[in-house]
Amino acid sequence: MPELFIDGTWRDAGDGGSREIRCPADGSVVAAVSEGTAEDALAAVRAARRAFDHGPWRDTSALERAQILHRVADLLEAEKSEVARRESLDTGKRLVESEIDVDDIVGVFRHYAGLANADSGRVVDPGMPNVSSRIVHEPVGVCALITPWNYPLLQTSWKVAPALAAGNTFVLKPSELTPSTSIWLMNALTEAGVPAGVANLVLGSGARVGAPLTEAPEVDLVSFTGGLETGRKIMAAASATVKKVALELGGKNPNIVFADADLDVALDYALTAVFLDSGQVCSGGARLIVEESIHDDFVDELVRRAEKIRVGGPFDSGAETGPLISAEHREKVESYVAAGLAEGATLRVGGRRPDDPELDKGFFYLPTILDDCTADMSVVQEESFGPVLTVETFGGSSPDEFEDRAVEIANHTIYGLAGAVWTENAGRAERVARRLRHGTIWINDYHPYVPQAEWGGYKQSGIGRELGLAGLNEYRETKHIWHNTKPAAQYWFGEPAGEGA
Ligand code: TXE
Repeated sequence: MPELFIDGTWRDAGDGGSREIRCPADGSVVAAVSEGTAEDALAAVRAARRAFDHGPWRDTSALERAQILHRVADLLEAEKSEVARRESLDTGKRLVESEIDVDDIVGVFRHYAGLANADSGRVVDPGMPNVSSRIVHEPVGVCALITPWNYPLLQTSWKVAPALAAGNTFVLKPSELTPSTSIWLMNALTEAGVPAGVANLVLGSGARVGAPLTEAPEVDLVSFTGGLETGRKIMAAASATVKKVALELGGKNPNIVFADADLDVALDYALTAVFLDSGQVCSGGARLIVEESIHDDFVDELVRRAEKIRVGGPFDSGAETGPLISAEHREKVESYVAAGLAEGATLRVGGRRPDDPELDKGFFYLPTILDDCTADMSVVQEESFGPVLTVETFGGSSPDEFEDRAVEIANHTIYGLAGAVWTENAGRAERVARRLRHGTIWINDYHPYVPQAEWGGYKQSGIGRELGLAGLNEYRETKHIWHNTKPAAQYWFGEPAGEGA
């Protein structure tokens, strides 16, 4: 099956090799794809460049682009079960979660359909007669969109929908582990009316086809979601031609619980915060920071409940969470747990693979809680991206000191993507939320997001914003047009030559 979508047609890839896509829940082969070469990636860039420079797309009306995005949403609704099934086979995540993801993706396309014409510019007072002055938005140009494996089509929609809404063309490179829904998307975009060359797809590894996209001079913008190390490389590569760069690089997100919180609810959400999708969520609440006076009871109950969480494959209706994405990723998670134990953490539950022989072929890892952690441990500071909760405590001799200490611990990280605070004291909730150096803060909640609100990280969690109007603005240049409607010579530099001179 051809896997390069360039200039509106499916083509066979060059000799980039082939890859079997395996379901992480049982190792079964769910697809086989041939991958592209650097030359394929550059051919896709050239197609996107031509479509941007010479095609009609950038000049289509906002209304037309909005209609197309709505049609993509319609197709997603019509084919929801097939899209969710593909996503679950590639990622191993529970089907019900993939279905929720598809609903979210529909919402993202509709959101950007609504925003296609938002803030379409403004008139500025030039401060003089006979001049008009205005601000207009224009598409950035050719975008390289590089996406990860944890929410393959959702992360893709956060980039593709605003890129199209703003009138850009793009080359999409999904994670090599989860390409299936990107293939679906290219057909859906074509069916919805996206012209040839506007949307292009290359499959393959980051080094082989991702890196050339970030270096190509014809690319104007790179939007990437993935790991911190890769983000650093992409930023460096993009600097040679000063591309616009948008990065979402994950987090190490604090979940702070004060003793005055509704503890039953806080406890329930503390589990969801970290164990949803086996912890493979950029905003997952992997750091529990709990007030010392409630620590013992709170953690005992967490452990009791975590021990009962059922892991299983995507179509096992009794499963509460799924496998990790790959054998390598599970080894990485295991090495973080080992490092935590070596640094003095106490293993309270999990810390191993499940015994069930039925799960042997999958990359499962049991929900794990490490107690007695301190902010400097590598398992606390670095993103294990697995079902691993670390527990830290805070205390103090006055209410102010409690807050100071909780905030200090929660901000002790190079990341700054998200976090939560649990307390029934409204003033404290507001104070702490404002002091946390993270891009999204939930008060007495964890995980929800809406496409209308911005998403993005402080510090090394990234650059730029996704979703909301700011997400659209990442994909637009802003131009000032000054129109002198009655120019007159000023003769600053000498008089004009007189007649006959
Ligand atoms: O991500 P990579 P990996 C974090 C998480 C995880 C770690 C590594 O901690 O354990 O990252 O995961 C492409 N030029 N997140 O190795 O490598 C790659 O092909 C251009 C957080 O899977 O960052 C894929 O398409 N592209 C996260 C994408 O980058 C390159 C989600 C992501 O892969 C490239 C996933 C290069 N040089 C992992 N190298 C989040 N923020 O949600 C790789 N790629």
